[in-house]
Amino acid sequence: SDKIRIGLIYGGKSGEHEVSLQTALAVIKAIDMSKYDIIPFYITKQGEWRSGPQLQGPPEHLAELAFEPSLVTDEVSAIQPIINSLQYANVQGVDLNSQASINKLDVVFPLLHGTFGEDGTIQGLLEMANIAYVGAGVLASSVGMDKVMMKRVFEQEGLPQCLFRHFTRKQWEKDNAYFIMEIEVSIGYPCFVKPANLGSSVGINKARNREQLIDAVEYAFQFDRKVIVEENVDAREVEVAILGNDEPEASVVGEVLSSNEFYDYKAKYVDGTSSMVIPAEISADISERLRELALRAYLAVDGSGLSRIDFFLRKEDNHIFINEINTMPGFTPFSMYPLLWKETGKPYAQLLDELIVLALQRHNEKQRLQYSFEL
Ligand code: G1L
Repeated sequence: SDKIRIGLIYGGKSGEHEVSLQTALAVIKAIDMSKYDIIPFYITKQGEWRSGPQLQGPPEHLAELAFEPSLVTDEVSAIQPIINSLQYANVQGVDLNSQASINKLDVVFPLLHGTFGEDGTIQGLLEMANIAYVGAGVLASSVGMDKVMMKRVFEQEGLPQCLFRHFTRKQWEKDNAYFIMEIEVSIGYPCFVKPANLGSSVGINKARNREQLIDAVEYAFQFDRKVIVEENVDAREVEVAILGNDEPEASVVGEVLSSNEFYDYKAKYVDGTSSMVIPAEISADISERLRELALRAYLAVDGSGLSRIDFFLRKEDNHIFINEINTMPGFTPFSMYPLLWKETGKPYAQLLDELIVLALQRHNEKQRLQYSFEL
Protein backbone atom coordinates (compact mmCIF):
# COMPACT_ATOMS: atom_id res chain seq x y z
CA SER A 1 0.00 0.00 0.00
CA ASP A 2 1.08 3.62 -0.28
CA LYS A 3 0.40 4.29 3.37
CA ILE A 4 3.08 5.75 5.60
CA ARG A 5 4.73 2.93 7.53
CA ILE A 6 5.07 3.72 11.21
CA GLY A 7 7.27 1.66 13.51
CA LEU A 8 6.43 1.68 17.22
CA ILE A 9 9.24 0.73 19.58
CA TYR A 10 8.02 0.11 23.11
CA GLY A 11 8.55 -1.94 26.26
CA GLY A 12 12.20 -1.84 27.19
CA LYS A 13 14.44 -2.63 30.09
CA SER A 14 13.44 0.27 32.29
CA GLY A 15 10.99 0.53 35.14
CA GLU A 16 8.52 2.22 32.84
CA HIS A 17 7.93 -0.92 30.80
CA GLU A 18 4.18 -1.06 31.47
CA VAL A 19 3.70 2.66 30.92
CA SER A 20 5.42 2.28 27.59
CA LEU A 21 3.03 -0.53 26.59
CA GLN A 22 0.03 1.55 27.62
CA THR A 23 1.35 4.45 25.59
CA ALA A 24 1.88 2.25 22.53
CA LEU A 25 -1.69 1.00 22.84
CA ALA A 26 -3.02 4.55 23.12
CA VAL A 27 -1.12 5.60 19.99
CA ILE A 28 -2.33 2.55 18.06
CA LYS A 29 -5.93 3.25 19.05
CA ALA A 30 -5.78 6.88 18.06
CA ILE A 31 -3.75 6.75 14.88
CA ASP A 32 -5.55 6.96 11.54
CA MET A 33 -5.07 3.50 10.03
CA SER A 34 -6.34 4.66 6.65
CA LYS A 35 -3.22 6.83 6.46
CA TYR A 36 -0.69 4.75 8.35
CA ASP A 37 0.48 1.15 8.62
CA ILE A 38 1.68 0.24 12.11
CA ILE A 39 4.58 -2.14 12.66
CA PRO A 40 5.17 -2.92 16.35
CA PHE A 41 8.58 -3.60 17.92
CA TYR A 42 8.40 -4.89 21.45
CA ILE A 43 11.48 -4.89 23.67
CA THR A 44 11.21 -7.32 26.58
CA LYS A 45 12.31 -6.44 30.10
CA GLN A 46 15.40 -8.51 29.37
CA GLY A 47 16.20 -6.27 26.43
CA GLU A 48 15.29 -8.70 23.65
CA TRP A 49 13.76 -7.20 20.52
CA ARG A 50 10.61 -8.82 19.19
CA SER A 51 8.88 -7.54 16.12
CA GLY A 52 5.24 -8.35 15.62
CA PRO A 53 3.16 -8.45 12.45
CA GLN A 54 1.74 -5.29 10.99
CA LEU A 55 -1.36 -4.44 12.99
CA GLN A 56 -4.74 -4.60 11.31
CA GLY A 57 -6.43 -2.77 14.16
CA PRO A 58 -5.94 -2.01 17.83
CA PRO A 59 -5.47 -5.12 19.97
CA GLU A 60 -8.13 -5.75 22.59
CA HIS A 61 -5.69 -6.34 25.40
CA LEU A 62 -2.40 -4.78 26.38
CA ALA A 63 -0.87 -8.24 26.71
CA GLU A 64 -1.27 -8.77 22.97
CA LEU A 65 1.46 -6.22 22.43
CA ALA A 66 3.92 -8.26 24.49
CA PHE A 67 4.66 -10.89 21.86
CA GLU A 68 5.72 -14.37 22.78
CA PRO A 69 8.80 -15.55 20.93
CA SER A 70 6.61 -17.98 18.96
CA LEU A 71 4.59 -15.07 17.56
CA VAL A 72 7.62 -13.24 16.32
CA THR A 73 7.33 -12.96 12.58
CA ASP A 74 9.70 -12.49 9.77
CA GLU A 75 9.87 -8.80 10.47
CA VAL A 76 12.11 -9.39 13.43
CA SER A 77 14.74 -9.04 10.74
CA ALA A 78 13.76 -5.43 10.55
CA ILE A 79 15.81 -4.30 13.49
CA GLN A 80 17.70 -7.24 14.89
CA PRO A 81 20.37 -7.19 12.16
CA ILE A 82 21.02 -3.55 12.97
CA ILE A 83 21.40 -4.28 16.64
CA ASN A 84 23.64 -7.21 15.75
CA SER A 85 25.69 -5.12 13.34
CA LEU A 86 26.14 -2.37 15.87
CA GLN A 87 27.32 -4.84 18.44
CA TYR A 88 30.28 -5.74 16.27
CA ALA A 89 33.36 -3.67 16.73
CA ASN A 90 33.72 -2.90 13.06
CA VAL A 91 30.80 -0.49 12.91
CA GLN A 92 32.37 1.49 10.08
CA GLY A 93 32.36 -1.47 7.78
CA VAL A 94 28.67 -2.24 8.17
CA ASP A 95 26.46 -0.91 5.43
CA LEU A 96 23.37 -0.10 7.43
CA ASN A 97 21.49 0.89 4.32
CA SER A 98 21.74 -2.62 3.03
CA GLN A 99 19.36 -3.68 5.79
CA ALA A 100 16.51 -3.19 3.39
CA SER A 101 13.78 -4.32 5.74
CA ILE A 102 14.28 -1.57 8.30
CA ASN A 103 14.15 1.02 5.59
CA LYS A 104 10.67 -0.10 4.83
CA LEU A 105 9.73 2.01 7.82
CA ASP A 106 9.01 5.68 7.12
CA VAL A 107 8.95 6.92 10.72
CA VAL A 108 9.58 5.36 14.12
CA PHE A 109 8.02 6.33 17.45
CA PRO A 110 10.56 5.50 20.17
CA LEU A 111 8.16 5.05 23.11
CA LEU A 112 10.85 4.14 25.60
CA HIS A 113 11.87 5.71 28.81
CA GLY A 114 14.86 5.67 31.08
CA THR A 115 18.46 4.70 30.52
CA PHE A 116 17.66 3.04 27.23
CA GLY A 117 15.40 5.11 25.02
CA GLU A 118 15.19 8.53 26.52
CA ASP A 119 18.87 9.19 26.98
CA GLY A 120 19.64 9.35 23.28
CA THR A 121 20.70 5.76 22.76
CA ILE A 122 17.75 4.58 20.69
CA GLN A 123 17.85 7.89 18.82
CA GLY A 124 21.50 7.22 17.98
CA LEU A 125 20.64 3.76 16.74
CA LEU A 126 17.97 5.22 14.46
CA GLU A 127 20.33 7.93 13.22
CA MET A 128 22.90 5.33 12.24
CA ALA A 129 20.19 3.33 10.49
CA ASN A 130 19.09 6.55 8.74
CA ILE A 131 15.47 6.18 9.84
CA ALA A 132 13.22 9.14 10.61
CA TYR A 133 11.95 9.15 14.18
CA VAL A 134 9.55 11.19 16.27
CA GLY A 135 10.74 13.47 19.07
CA ALA A 136 14.02 14.80 20.36
CA GLY A 137 17.32 13.93 18.69
CA VAL A 138 20.38 12.43 20.35
CA LEU A 139 21.66 15.65 21.89
CA ALA A 140 18.40 16.98 23.32
CA SER A 141 17.51 13.51 24.61
CA SER A 142 20.76 13.06 26.50
CA VAL A 143 20.91 16.63 27.81
CA GLY A 144 17.32 16.22 28.98
CA MET A 145 18.17 13.00 30.75
CA ASP A 146 21.08 14.36 32.79
CA LYS A 147 19.97 16.93 35.34
CA VAL A 148 23.46 18.38 35.69
CA MET A 149 23.93 18.93 31.95
CA MET A 150 20.39 20.28 31.68
CA LYS A 151 21.02 22.81 34.42
CA ARG A 152 24.28 23.91 32.83
CA VAL A 153 22.52 24.54 29.53
CA PHE A 154 19.69 26.39 31.27
CA GLU A 155 22.18 28.43 33.25
CA GLN A 156 24.02 29.44 30.11
CA GLU A 157 20.70 30.51 28.59
CA GLY A 158 20.00 32.66 31.66
CA LEU A 159 16.93 30.71 32.75
CA PRO A 160 15.98 31.09 36.43
CA GLN A 161 16.62 27.89 38.41
CA CYS A 162 16.63 26.88 42.04
CA LEU A 163 19.94 26.42 43.87
CA PHE A 164 21.75 23.13 43.44
CA ARG A 165 25.04 21.31 44.05
CA HIS A 166 26.27 18.14 42.41
CA PHE A 167 29.12 15.67 42.75
CA THR A 168 30.24 12.25 41.58
CA ARG A 169 30.54 9.24 43.84
CA LYS A 170 34.32 9.60 43.78
CA GLN A 171 34.18 13.28 44.78
CA TRP A 172 31.75 12.52 47.59
CA GLU A 173 33.87 9.65 48.91
CA LYS A 174 36.97 11.83 48.88
CA ASP A 175 35.49 14.80 50.69
CA ASN A 176 31.90 14.50 51.79
CA ALA A 177 32.47 16.96 54.63
CA TYR A 178 33.15 19.65 52.05
CA PHE A 179 29.96 18.97 50.08
CA ILE A 180 27.87 18.75 53.25
CA MET A 181 29.25 22.12 54.36
CA GLU A 182 28.53 23.63 50.93
CA ILE A 183 25.00 22.29 50.89
CA GLU A 184 24.28 23.47 54.42
CA VAL A 185 25.65 26.94 53.75
CA SER A 186 24.06 27.55 50.35
CA ILE A 187 20.97 25.34 50.12
CA GLY A 188 20.05 24.44 53.68
CA TYR A 189 17.35 22.03 54.83
CA PRO A 190 15.07 20.66 53.69
CA CYS A 191 16.65 19.81 50.35
CA PHE A 192 16.04 17.25 47.63
CA VAL A 193 18.61 14.61 46.75
CA LYS A 194 18.37 13.04 43.30
CA PRO A 195 20.38 10.80 41.00
CA ALA A 196 21.48 13.03 38.09
CA ASN A 197 20.19 10.82 35.35
CA LEU A 198 16.84 9.26 35.99
CA GLY A 199 13.75 10.49 34.23
CA SER A 200 11.30 9.42 36.88
CA SER A 201 11.37 9.94 40.61
CA VAL A 202 13.35 6.80 41.48
CA GLY A 203 16.06 7.40 44.05
CA ILE A 204 14.78 10.83 45.12
CA ASN A 205 14.53 11.81 48.78
CA LYS A 206 13.88 14.87 50.85
CA ALA A 207 16.51 15.49 53.54
CA ARG A 208 15.64 17.49 56.66
CA ASN A 209 18.97 17.22 58.45
CA ARG A 210 22.59 16.11 58.00
CA GLU A 211 21.92 12.49 58.83
CA GLN A 212 19.09 12.27 56.29
CA LEU A 213 21.24 14.07 53.72
CA ILE A 214 24.01 11.49 54.02
CA ASP A 215 21.53 8.62 53.82
CA ALA A 216 19.78 10.16 50.84
CA VAL A 217 23.06 10.72 48.99
CA GLU A 218 24.19 7.14 49.59
CA TYR A 219 20.80 5.94 48.39
CA ALA A 220 20.84 8.10 45.26
CA PHE A 221 24.29 6.72 44.37
CA GLN A 222 22.64 3.34 43.88
CA PHE A 223 21.03 4.77 40.76
CA ASP A 224 23.76 6.95 39.29
CA ARG A 225 27.38 7.90 39.75
CA LYS A 226 26.34 11.56 39.80
CA VAL A 227 24.05 13.03 42.45
CA ILE A 228 22.41 16.42 42.59
CA VAL A 229 21.10 18.24 45.66
CA GLU A 230 18.44 20.89 45.11
CA GLU A 231 16.88 23.64 47.12
CA ASN A 232 13.34 23.06 48.37
CA VAL A 233 10.95 25.67 47.01
CA ASP A 234 7.44 26.02 48.37
CA ALA A 235 5.81 26.27 44.99
CA ARG A 236 3.03 25.31 42.62
CA GLU A 237 4.05 23.05 39.73
CA VAL A 238 3.15 24.35 36.30
CA GLU A 239 3.95 22.86 32.90
CA VAL A 240 4.03 23.93 29.26
CA ALA A 241 3.93 21.68 26.18
CA ILE A 242 6.17 22.52 23.24
CA LEU A 243 5.68 21.20 19.70
CA GLY A 244 7.84 21.84 16.65
CA ASN A 245 11.35 21.82 15.24
CA ASP A 246 13.09 25.08 14.44
CA GLU A 247 9.99 27.24 15.03
CA PRO A 248 8.31 25.57 17.98
CA GLU A 249 4.95 26.53 19.47
CA ALA A 250 3.97 26.65 23.15
CA SER A 251 0.67 25.38 24.57
CA VAL A 252 -1.41 26.87 27.33
CA VAL A 253 -0.06 26.34 30.86
CA GLY A 254 -1.26 23.50 33.08
CA GLU A 255 -0.89 22.91 36.81
CA VAL A 256 -0.19 19.64 38.57
CA LEU A 257 -1.85 19.38 41.94
CA SER A 258 0.03 16.99 44.14
CA SER A 259 -0.61 16.35 47.75
CA ASN A 260 2.68 14.49 47.95
CA GLU A 261 6.04 16.08 48.76
CA PHE A 262 7.07 15.46 45.18
CA TYR A 263 4.72 13.70 42.91
CA ASP A 264 5.96 10.22 42.59
CA TYR A 265 6.55 7.99 39.63
CA LYS A 266 3.06 6.55 39.74
CA ALA A 267 1.27 9.86 39.97
CA LYS A 268 3.46 11.20 37.21
CA TYR A 269 3.00 8.47 34.65
CA VAL A 270 -0.02 6.46 35.58
CA ASP A 271 -2.93 8.58 34.62
CA GLY A 272 -5.56 9.76 36.97
CA THR A 273 -3.60 9.67 40.20
CA SER A 274 -2.44 13.26 40.11
CA SER A 275 -4.93 15.92 39.23
CA MET A 276 -4.34 18.54 36.62
CA VAL A 277 -5.81 21.98 36.14
CA ILE A 278 -5.80 23.05 32.48
CA PRO A 279 -5.44 25.91 31.89
CA ALA A 280 -3.72 26.74 35.17
CA GLU A 281 -5.31 29.48 37.23
CA ILE A 282 -2.56 32.05 36.82
CA SER A 283 -2.44 35.56 35.41
CA ALA A 284 -2.04 36.20 31.69
CA ASP A 285 1.33 37.82 32.46
CA ILE A 286 2.75 34.80 34.24
CA SER A 287 1.36 32.49 31.60
CA GLU A 288 3.04 34.49 28.82
CA ARG A 289 6.33 34.50 30.74
CA LEU A 290 6.17 30.74 31.29
CA ARG A 291 5.50 30.03 27.62
CA GLU A 292 8.37 32.28 26.61
CA LEU A 293 10.77 30.60 29.06
CA ALA A 294 9.58 27.18 27.88
CA LEU A 295 10.39 28.05 24.27
CA ARG A 296 13.83 29.33 25.28
CA ALA A 297 14.55 26.16 27.24
CA TYR A 298 13.47 24.05 24.26
CA LEU A 299 15.71 25.92 21.85
CA ALA A 300 18.56 25.90 24.39
CA VAL A 301 18.72 22.09 24.44
CA ASP A 302 18.17 21.98 20.65
CA GLY A 303 14.82 20.26 21.03
CA SER A 304 12.82 18.81 18.16
CA GLY A 305 9.39 17.24 17.88
CA LEU A 306 8.11 17.75 21.39
CA SER A 307 8.94 18.39 25.04
CA ARG A 308 7.16 19.21 28.25
CA ILE A 309 8.79 21.96 30.31
CA ASP A 310 8.14 21.93 34.05
CA PHE A 311 8.36 24.97 36.30
CA PHE A 312 8.03 25.89 39.96
CA LEU A 313 5.94 28.95 40.72
CA ARG A 314 6.97 30.07 44.21
CA LYS A 315 3.90 30.59 46.38
CA GLU A 316 5.11 33.62 48.31
CA ASP A 317 5.97 35.83 45.33
CA ASN A 318 5.15 33.96 42.09
CA HIS A 319 8.85 33.76 41.26
CA ILE A 320 9.40 31.33 38.38
CA PHE A 321 12.06 28.59 38.46
CA ILE A 322 12.53 26.18 35.59
CA ASN A 323 12.60 22.64 36.95
CA GLU A 324 13.19 20.42 33.96
CA ILE A 325 12.63 19.62 30.33
CA ASN A 326 11.11 16.27 29.56
CA THR A 327 11.72 15.14 25.99
CA MET A 328 9.50 12.09 26.51
CA PRO A 329 6.55 13.23 28.53
CA GLY A 330 3.65 11.04 29.57
CA PHE A 331 1.80 10.52 26.32
CA THR A 332 -1.53 8.77 26.69
CA PRO A 333 -4.59 10.90 25.79
CA PHE A 334 -4.99 11.55 29.53
CA SER A 335 -1.46 12.72 30.22
CA MET A 336 -0.54 16.35 30.75
CA TYR A 337 1.22 16.83 27.40
CA PRO A 338 -1.65 15.74 25.11
CA LEU A 339 -4.21 17.44 27.39
CA LEU A 340 -2.33 20.75 27.14
CA TRP A 341 -2.50 20.54 23.34
CA LYS A 342 -6.13 19.50 23.40
CA GLU A 343 -6.92 22.64 25.39
CA THR A 344 -4.80 24.65 22.94
CA GLY A 345 -6.81 23.28 20.03
CA LYS A 346 -4.96 20.17 18.87
CA PRO A 347 -6.65 16.86 19.62
CA TYR A 348 -4.55 13.70 20.15
CA ALA A 349 -4.85 12.30 16.60
CA GLN A 350 -3.79 15.63 15.13
CA LEU A 351 -0.86 15.74 17.51
CA LEU A 352 0.28 12.34 16.18
CA ASP A 353 -0.07 13.58 12.58
CA GLU A 354 1.96 16.70 13.30
CA LEU A 355 4.69 14.79 15.16
CA ILE A 356 5.04 12.46 12.17
CA VAL A 357 5.33 15.42 9.78
CA LEU A 358 7.92 17.04 12.05
CA ALA A 359 9.94 13.81 12.13
CA LEU A 360 9.88 13.56 8.32
CA GLN A 361 10.80 17.22 7.89
CA ARG A 362 13.79 16.95 10.20
CA HIS A 363 14.90 13.76 8.49
CA ASN A 364 14.59 15.28 5.00
CA GLU A 365 16.52 18.36 6.03
CA LYS A 366 19.29 16.18 7.38
CA GLN A 367 19.49 14.28 4.10
CA ARG A 368 20.44 17.53 2.39
CA LEU A 369 23.42 18.10 4.68
CA GLN A 370 26.90 17.43 3.51
CA TYR A 371 28.96 15.24 5.81
CA SER A 372 32.27 15.57 4.01
CA PHE A 373 33.76 17.43 1.11
CA GLU A 374 36.09 16.65 -1.72
CA LEU A 375 39.23 18.71 -2.15
F1 G1L B 1 7.58 9.68 20.05
C1 G1L B 1 7.42 10.73 20.83
F2 G1L B 1 6.36 11.39 20.44
F3 G1L B 1 8.49 11.47 20.70
C2 G1L B 1 7.30 10.31 22.25
C3 G1L B 1 8.08 9.31 22.71
C4 G1L B 1 7.95 8.88 24.01
C5 G1L B 1 6.41 10.92 23.10
C6 G1L B 1 6.29 10.50 24.42
C7 G1L B 1 7.05 9.46 24.88
N1 G1L B 1 6.87 9.03 26.20
C8 G1L B 1 7.15 7.82 26.65
O1 G1L B 1 7.61 6.96 25.94
C9 G1L B 1 6.80 7.50 28.09
C10 G1L B 1 6.88 8.66 28.98
C11 G1L B 1 5.45 6.89 28.13
C12 G1L B 1 7.80 6.53 28.65
CL1 G1L B 1 7.63 4.93 28.39
